[in-house]
Amino acid sequence: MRTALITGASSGIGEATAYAFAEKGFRLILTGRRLDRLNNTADLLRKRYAAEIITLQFDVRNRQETLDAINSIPEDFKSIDILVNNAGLAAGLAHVQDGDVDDWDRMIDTNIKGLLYVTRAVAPLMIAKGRGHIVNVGSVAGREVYENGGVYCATKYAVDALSRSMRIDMLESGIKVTNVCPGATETEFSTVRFKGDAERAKKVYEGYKSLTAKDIAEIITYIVNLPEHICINDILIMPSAQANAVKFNKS
Ligand code: NDP
Ligand code: 8X3
Repeated sequence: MRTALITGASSGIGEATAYAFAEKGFRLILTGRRLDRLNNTADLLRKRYAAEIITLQFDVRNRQETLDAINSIPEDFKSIDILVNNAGLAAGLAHVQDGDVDDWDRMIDTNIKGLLYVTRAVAPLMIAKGRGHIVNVGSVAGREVYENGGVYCATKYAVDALSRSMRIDMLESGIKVTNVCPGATETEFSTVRFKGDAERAKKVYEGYKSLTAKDIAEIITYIVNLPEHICINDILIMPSAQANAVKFNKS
């Protein structure tokens, strides 16, 4: 039985990936800050799939908390085969010259430093057994920049750079690295970006069929179930009605 650790499993793509992995019989470590939500998902998946699951509450921005949480994983869950570095967010939309510096810190600390802290703690566990798969959730925003999205885009370009460099660094340790880059996916993402303004968030997904978290989860599940000698390094997934970061075919 393979073990997967998913960050940001309390909603959206991470939560949907937990469902998809549990259905495939993976042992799961679900992480995030909202422990009640993680525990609800864990209870449901235990009932539905008899899944073996633990939950860990930590903020990926906090280096010590992250390290302590990973160190606290019981021995029978510590043989991690798959790490899904999914926790992340956008905060605000603004020109760089007007940007909210607290928003920048949140995005950089979560999307870049948080991903690194988790990877630094988990990758040695994979390397010790000579195999593993790290799936980083990047974005179309890591492929092209758009107005008002500069810092978020920079964090996702960083995820792209880190995915490429991890692939080199861990090649001889038998670790596969995939950068999964979704386009518009309806989750809590835009509500978080707009600081809880659900009405404004809803408008982002109006007039076309956006991706769902389940769509991305199914693609991640496909990627981690490929034979050992195949690695999808990089994948960009868009709704059919989206051509690039800003061009949509809306009715
Ligand atoms: P959601 O807001 O639904 O989920 C984000 C998850 O990240 C939550 O589970 C949240 O958990 C977790 N998270 C956020 N900050 C922290 C933190 N500091 N410490 C620990 N966990 C944290 O959004 P998505 O599912 O859409 O986002 C998942 C990933 O997908 C992100 O990296 C995002 O950038 C990326 N993405 C999203 C796209 C979209 O259109 N939705 C498109 C391209 C990429 P909690 O709050 O409980 O800590
Ligand atoms: C999320 C997609 O286009 O809002 O990464 O940046 S976008």
